[in-house]
Amino acid sequence: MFKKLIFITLAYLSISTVRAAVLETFEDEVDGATSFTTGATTFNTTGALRVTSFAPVGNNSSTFFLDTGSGQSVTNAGSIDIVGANLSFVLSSIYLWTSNDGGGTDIDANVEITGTLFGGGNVSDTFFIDPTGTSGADWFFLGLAGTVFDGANLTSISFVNQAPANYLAVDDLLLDIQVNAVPVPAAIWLFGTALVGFVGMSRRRKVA
Ligand SMILES: [Ca+2]
Ligand SMILES: [Ca+2]
Ligand SMILES: [Ca+2]
Repeated sequence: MFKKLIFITLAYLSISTVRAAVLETFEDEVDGATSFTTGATTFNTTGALRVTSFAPVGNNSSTFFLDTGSGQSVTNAGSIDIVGANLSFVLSSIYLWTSNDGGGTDIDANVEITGTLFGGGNVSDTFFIDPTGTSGADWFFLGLAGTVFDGANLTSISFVNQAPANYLAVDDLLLDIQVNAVPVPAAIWLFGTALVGFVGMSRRRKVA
């Protein structure tokens, strides 16, 4: 009985971290939605960011992307938040497009990006975004290797437009979904409680 219990506890701890690299293109999403799914994982958007359907100006001339709204003037673009208490994500790269006339034409601008870390704290940096035109082939690729976001285990990522940008569009997130382990103290507590229960049961059996 004890051997079985120990095996179950160890197996539970060892399978609790899973990673899967995925590319979120938004092509399977709903125009105007403030949430989207990546495989079985749901993300919510906050602030002005929401799913937009506007072919063919998404990255790689795609139809769907996130943006802050055509014709609007937005400083705080908003955030992308993973849904699930034990879930987080590592972002490898992202495509961005910036404008200073509410999305009419492209403009080079700084965007401040802040990530909230799983377990607390955050990482933040400002990146110069340089779209090359208004077609779907002109998005700016932002690789995050070597930046403060490299390997950062995030629950949320937020974007703030720096003047003169007042519009932001987001497409093609390359990310690893992370299923985090149950905190070890909690697992030990559960194991200890179960152990006490089994000891009690076996004692009662011996008495009977
Ligand atoms: Ca897309
Ligand atoms: Ca999706
Ligand atoms: Ca440019």
